Amino acid sequence: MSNDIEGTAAAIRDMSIRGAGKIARAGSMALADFARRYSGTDMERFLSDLDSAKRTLLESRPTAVSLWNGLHATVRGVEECRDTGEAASLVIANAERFSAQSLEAVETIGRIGAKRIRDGDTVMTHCNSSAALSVIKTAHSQGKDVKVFATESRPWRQGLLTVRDLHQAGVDTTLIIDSAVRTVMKRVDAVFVGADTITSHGALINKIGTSQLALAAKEARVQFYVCSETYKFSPMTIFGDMVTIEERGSGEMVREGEIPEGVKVFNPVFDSTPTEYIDAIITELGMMSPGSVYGTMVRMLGERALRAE
Ligand code: RI2
Repeated sequence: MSNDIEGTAAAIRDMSIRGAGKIARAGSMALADFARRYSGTDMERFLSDLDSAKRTLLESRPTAVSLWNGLHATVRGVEECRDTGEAASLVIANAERFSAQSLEAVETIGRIGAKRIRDGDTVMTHCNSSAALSVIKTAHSQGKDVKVFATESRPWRQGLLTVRDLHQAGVDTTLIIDSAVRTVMKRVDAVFVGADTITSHGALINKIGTSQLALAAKEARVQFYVCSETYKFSPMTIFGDMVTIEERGSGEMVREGEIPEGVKVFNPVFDSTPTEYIDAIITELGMMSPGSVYGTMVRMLGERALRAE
């Protein structure tokens, strides 16, 4: 296995590369690098090496379907190629297209979502989502006065990345601890969060705590928007598969010796927000209700592909 595949998988696993969109683009580019360096001419061998590279990357983190979708988009059509040269070129072209479209989608989501922010609004965001931040920064760049409450997002504290980014863009930003969400929600006009996975029935899988924001928003009658590229829609959930919620090590929550031996630590890093708490999903194809996710996926995949499953 090439060092780049192992290296990228390790960087995704230890979260030096993180964020659902970013891990998908990094995985896709790692496959492109693998193809670029491939010197063999045996097609069967190429396909099996490519498949194990894909599996190594997929095993790095289990929850965000963006990684699965990105890797599958990268290897699409490769089995029909006549030789390894043609196959490698296809993988590289697929990866470049996926990456470009992924970045473009984040920008489009920013433009669409910004229309939901009025001049003078206060919004809340959770964790560190490039799609959600694209919405907020676009509204700000259009000259709207927007204030942001950003959650710390324990235990990894991705909220610190968010406040740095927003501050640098000139946005009025306030950091809050996760348990302040319900108190602060009274001052908020809309919530914008990202997505790791959206199921076929429209439920959102995102950073742990997202469902608490949704619950508090519903109670306070605050709009709750999910900012999600469509490659975060999970085809597997159409066939009944459950989304695996990643659990990470106790070391992210407590340092050695901080709690008595024998006390267990539970560190799930994502949660599920039911559809009834979501006002709209903002995608690069436009705003949609959670109930439209299945139809959108069927159109994107094609009915034939679904029947073949
Ligand atoms: P973008 C992150 O996961 C957060 O859950 C965030 O909401 C989501 O990815 C989407 O991020 P983690 O990698 O793709 O920090 O919008 O666990 O950047």
